[in-house]
Amino acid sequence: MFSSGQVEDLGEKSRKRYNFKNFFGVSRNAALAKTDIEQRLLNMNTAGDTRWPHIIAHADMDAFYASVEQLDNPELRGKPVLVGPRSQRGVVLTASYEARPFGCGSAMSIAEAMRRCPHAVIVPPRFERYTKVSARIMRVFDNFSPRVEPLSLDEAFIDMSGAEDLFGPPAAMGRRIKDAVREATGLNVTIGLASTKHVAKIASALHKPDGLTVVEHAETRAWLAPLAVKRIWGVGPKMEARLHALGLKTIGDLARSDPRTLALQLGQHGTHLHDLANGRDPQQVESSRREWSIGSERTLEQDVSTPEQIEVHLRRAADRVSARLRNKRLHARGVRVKLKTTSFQLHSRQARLDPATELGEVLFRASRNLAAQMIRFGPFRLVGLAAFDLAAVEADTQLDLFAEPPRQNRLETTLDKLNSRFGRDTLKRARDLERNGTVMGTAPTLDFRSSLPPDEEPASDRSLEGEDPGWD
Ligand code: DCP
Ligand code: MG
Repeated sequence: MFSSGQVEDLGEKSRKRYNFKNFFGVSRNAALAKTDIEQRLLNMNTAGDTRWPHIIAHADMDAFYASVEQLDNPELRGKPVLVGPRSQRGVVLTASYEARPFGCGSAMSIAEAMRRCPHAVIVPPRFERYTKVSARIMRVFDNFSPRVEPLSLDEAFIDMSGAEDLFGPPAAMGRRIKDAVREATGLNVTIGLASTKHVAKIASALHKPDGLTVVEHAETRAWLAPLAVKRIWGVGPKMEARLHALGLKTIGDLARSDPRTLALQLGQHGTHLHDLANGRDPQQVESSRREWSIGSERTLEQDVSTPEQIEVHLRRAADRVSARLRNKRLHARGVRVKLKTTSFQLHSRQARLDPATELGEVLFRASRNLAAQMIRFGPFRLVGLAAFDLAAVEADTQLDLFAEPPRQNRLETTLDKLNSRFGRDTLKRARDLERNGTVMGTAPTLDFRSSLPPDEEPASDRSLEGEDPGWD
């Protein structure tokens, strides 16, 4: 079994590349929890020479909406299921694999799908359920790599470069990810692994459902060559027709064609297609959109010690953080409060937020409870609040967002607009003003964002002062 000791023993190279040691220290990952002897044997075969320049996994859930419906309702298992409205004019969002041999698929009218498969069961979509399952899947992927790029609810790139020492060669990584997704959700995911994003994406599409396709780095061009040009990401029916007109039917035809002629015929797109056909794709897995935390903290001119005094600053910080979350279309699953005493002791507490939120009011209420747990350590000279475990609103529980009081949502969005139009902090809550009508005197606010996991946050105070033993 992988113990934490073995995790510590990661090769220096891997540690440097993605700091997997710290990364896994944070996530207490399910990914490492699994035992299998096969895995150890595979690990022994990771000779340095065979390593790829990058290892990219593309994961795509099988018949996602339909599989969730079959999971939740055992009566649907093994049956052809069409997810869509119960209306002849409606459109099929997806068809279960039992319905696909009949020619049913996404974007087809319900009428046509029922004509092809009259015994299919139509199930209306439950988007809030799919977004919840999606969030769980993305968290599984997060356990495998700090670099995950979600493409849609059921699809993501996972950059596994540098993780060979942890998970073994690419095939073993793929199996691990599949097992972990099944364990966490009961659903099947298909995985493609290659040394570029583009090839990983093609690979996952080739063998569905429940597939695992590995394209060896050295064999990339040969593997691509016999495939139809429409397999290339971005080649739709129109481009396919243009390529066919040039006599280019397979990716190999495209790879061998003269790039100058292609550029003349198709412009820049031609050069790009030629690169892709030859296995060249410089695109990196873009996880930068996923920040770990957004926070705001302030060193105060006057120390604070009562809950009311602290809450003024928490309220302000919550509003600022909330506006920035909204601006980035992110929401948070955690909130953390940091208080520094006059003797420079740092205390912090954190709490989970369920559902995830970007609302200042919710952040504030949670932070107030956290601060109450530390009030006995006061007086304090610094108050900080951070939202962490961030996710794109689209990729997460969108309906949870609407479950929040809509009035609160509207109010906060209006505040954002006014503040961005007329300058930050144009509008203040009445309770943030002191009796003389001015905002409590403070040193400048330090707003921060961090793309590092919580353990690695560059909290300048930490190196100088003791940590609250209750932290993390
Ligand atoms: N979807 C949709 N409308 C479409 C295509 C898809 O609403 N035109 C939804 C339903 C799918 C989900 O998005 O379940 C994921 O899309 P995929 O293209 O990945 O399709 P599936 O996961 O359903 O099937 P596959 O096994 O081919 O990936
Ligand atoms: Mg899918």
